[in-house]
This record gives sequence, C-alpha cells and structure tokens, in this order.
Amino acid sequence: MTKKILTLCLIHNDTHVLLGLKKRGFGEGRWNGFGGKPVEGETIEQAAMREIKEEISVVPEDLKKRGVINFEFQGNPETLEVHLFSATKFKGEPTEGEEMKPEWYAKDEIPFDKMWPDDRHWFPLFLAGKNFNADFFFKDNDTIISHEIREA
Ligand code: 6OG
Repeated sequence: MTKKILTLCLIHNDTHVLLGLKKRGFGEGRWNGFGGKPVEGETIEQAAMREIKEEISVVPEDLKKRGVINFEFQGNPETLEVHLFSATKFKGEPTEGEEMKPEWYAKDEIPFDKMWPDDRHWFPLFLAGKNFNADFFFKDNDTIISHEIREA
C-alpha cells in the first residue's frame, strides 16, 4: 500500500460554492474544488494555497482545515489521502486557467451528476459547516462500493 497526499479546497459564501471544471488529468470533465499534490518542502496548507492560486488565480484569506477523505480503488495499491479545506474570503478574481474553469453554483444546485460520486455524500455535511473524516472504496471512477463518514 502506498499513500498519495492531495489537497482539495472549496471556496464558498452563504449561498454559493465556487467549483472548477477540471479540463485535464485525473477527474477531467468533472466539477470539483481546487487542489493537487504538495511539492517537496511544502506543508499541506501551503500546497492548498499554491494550488488554488495556480488554478484560478485567487488567494484564500481564511483557509480552514475541514477533514481528510481517504480514497481506495479496487485493485489499486495506492490510497489517496485528500486533505479538505474551505475558505470564505479570498483576494483576486476567479479566472479560468489551463486546468480549471471556475463557476459559482447555488448551494441547492450543486451539479452532483457531473462530479465525483463521493461528493453527494459529504457535501451536505461540508456545507453545514461540519468537520469530518471519511473513507471511500471505489470499484471504478463511477462506482462506490462502500463508504464511511465520521463527524469530527
Ligand atoms: P491532481 O491529480 O489534478 O489533483 N480528488 C478528488 N476529489 C473528489 N471530490 N473525489 C475524488 O474521488 C477525488 N480524487 C481526487 C484531489 C486531483 C484533485 O482531485 C481531488 C485534488 O484536488 C476519488 O493534482
């Protein structure tokens, strides 16, 4: 078993969430938060800040750790450990880059059918302001075999 650390950051306000359409790579064609892999010498928080700036040119001002989501894929020895963050304040204007096209979605109109299938399970908790840790076991990119979410 190997473990790959990733960050995922969602910007939101009282009514809307900023999502990005992933234009290339893992999760291409799906709406998601912003993030990626830490580089050497960087903390996970620093990675979260850098990735969102690289992807949509904004700098979060109140980054908050919300939990960790572990993903396992059947037949794949590499586990993804995704560190989830939220922010409500940021500097800059969300701007489309090479990897992500940003767009605001009303909290009651989240496009779950065009997102990773785990999102519909944890978004409600996330949007309710809860911290949590979760495990998802996938059969393939579209199918969850089992999952567990623990409020923290
Ligand atoms: P790069 O490989 O582009 O970073 N990520 C996931 N997000 C959700 N909601 N569900 C999943 O289910 C995910 N797997 C990975 C973490 C990939 C980005 O995608 C997130 C990173 O923000 C399997 O560097």
